[in-house]
Amino acid sequence: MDSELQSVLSAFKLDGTPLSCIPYGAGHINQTKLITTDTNKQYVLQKINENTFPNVEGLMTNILRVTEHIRSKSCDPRASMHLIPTVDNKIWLKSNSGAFRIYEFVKGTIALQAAETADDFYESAVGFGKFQTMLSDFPAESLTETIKNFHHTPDRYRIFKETLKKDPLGRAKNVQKEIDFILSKEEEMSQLQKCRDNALLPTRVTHNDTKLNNVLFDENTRKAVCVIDLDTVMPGLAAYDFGDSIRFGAATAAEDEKNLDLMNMDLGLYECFTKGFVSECKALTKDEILSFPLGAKTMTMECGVRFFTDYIDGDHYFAIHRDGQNLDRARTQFKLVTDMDNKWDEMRRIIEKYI
Ligand code: ADP
Ligand code: GN1
Ligand code: MG
Repeated sequence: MDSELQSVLSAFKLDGTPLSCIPYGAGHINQTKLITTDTNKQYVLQKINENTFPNVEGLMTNILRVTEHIRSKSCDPRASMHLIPTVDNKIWLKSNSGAFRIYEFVKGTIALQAAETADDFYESAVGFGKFQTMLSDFPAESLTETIKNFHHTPDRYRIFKETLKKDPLGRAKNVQKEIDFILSKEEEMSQLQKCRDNALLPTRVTHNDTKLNNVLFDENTRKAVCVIDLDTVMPGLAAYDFGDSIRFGAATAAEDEKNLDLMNMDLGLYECFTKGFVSECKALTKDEILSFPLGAKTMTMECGVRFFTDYIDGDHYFAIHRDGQNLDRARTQFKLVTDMDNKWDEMRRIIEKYI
């Protein structure tokens, strides 16, 4: 362990002396490490990406308030993450090497990069559904907007067009097919935001990054235990959380798969998620449930546009581990959107069963 890391860890009130610190998880934004101490306690250390999240104080205050609220609603101590305070009783540390926070490792849990069974995906829906229900009486508008216009799809299109105009690395000339696809979907992809602007759908506290690996499962029972990665908890639409879960969890291949023939949306998994999510979110209105297919398509397209924009821009936002990874990620999302177009009637028919 280097001395810089040791000094970061010594600033927090840990139980025992850290023995090991290993890179952990598969996130694209923050840097996560698993810490084990000589008293056999485990912690999760995260370096917060300050380019993505410039207002760390606002973000951490959101997380503290949301985790405390969930704690007040659930009798299961593992249902909510626990922040470890610093020796100065702060909830995060600003050091020379960056902004850091530490959570207790939620004992006896695992995160999945893909659902191994339909039951896993159903359980993730229960987890995210319960999360939204437990926060249904939380004053959404009092949360700091940690990333402005995070799911404002037309704004994502605006940034895409601006970046394309600059084309700093001259990458656009080789990806015209993708550019045409993005532009052909612009009008359709602005519909959800229009509903939000016109208050046709209710504003809720939403997670906004409902990837399957952002819910922890009990390692024995495989039940959802705790929703994590709370950096983007903000006011939003239920369709965002439904949609982003489908984008990632109902996909038949990894987000960066190169063989697009392998990438489709599994209707069985889509129905599984719908069942779990709707059964836990009792307050959903009929219009909200009906907005879910569009939520799935819009969140998938938006994420594809974001990956693609970052590829054109030179890969500054989403961490890459090989050249072209953001382009591959964008292509899988566009393939998923095409598959959703093909399965659109069926997607709507399934949703209607759960109203
Ligand atoms: P990112 O924003 O980079 O996705 P996450 O907060 O999702 O970061 O953390 C990355 C991974 O670390 C998760 O997918 C999960 O495996 C693990 N993890 C994070 N927090 C905890 C925790 N409190 N207990 C157990 N595992 C955790
Ligand atoms: C990022 O942090 P992580 O890896 O859970 C991103 C999401 C994207 C996702 C795509 C703050 O999530 O919006 O949907 O990658 N998070 C942020 O995998 O931009
Ligand atoms: Mg994550």
